[in-house]
Amino acid sequence: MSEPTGEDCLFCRIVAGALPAQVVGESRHCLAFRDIDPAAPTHVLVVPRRHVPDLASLAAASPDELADAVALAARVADDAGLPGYRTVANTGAAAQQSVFHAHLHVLGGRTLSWPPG
Ligand code: IU
Repeated sequence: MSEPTGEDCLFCRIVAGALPAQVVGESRHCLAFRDIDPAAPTHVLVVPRRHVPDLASLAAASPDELADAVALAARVADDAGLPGYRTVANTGAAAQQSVFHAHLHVLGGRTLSWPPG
């Protein structure tokens, strides 16, 4: 299966400023913006500027960029005043990944149950 890149990739277009998004934070390697279909009162996506299809690929390509994504997720949660938060990375269609550009979901602002569905 060919993965979208550059102009074909939704998150690349958001990172490039070619598509609008509600940006709530940024870092050297990542952008954080609100999910268009929030699953919690706070639902932000942390997206690396680099196009890679999933989080493991980001770790393989650049551990620094993975660490930068995790740190930005923590900052987003802190800025939102969350007492706790969940980071989720769906990997593969079977796990409900729908956008094949690596991202961390940052979820909070309500009681989060476990295990997730
Ligand atoms: P997933 O883990 O790949 O399923 O997450 C993709 C997310 O991207 C999902 O929560 C969508 O609501 C979100 N999203 C978005 O924020 N803006 C969009 O234009 C589209 C999807 I398409």
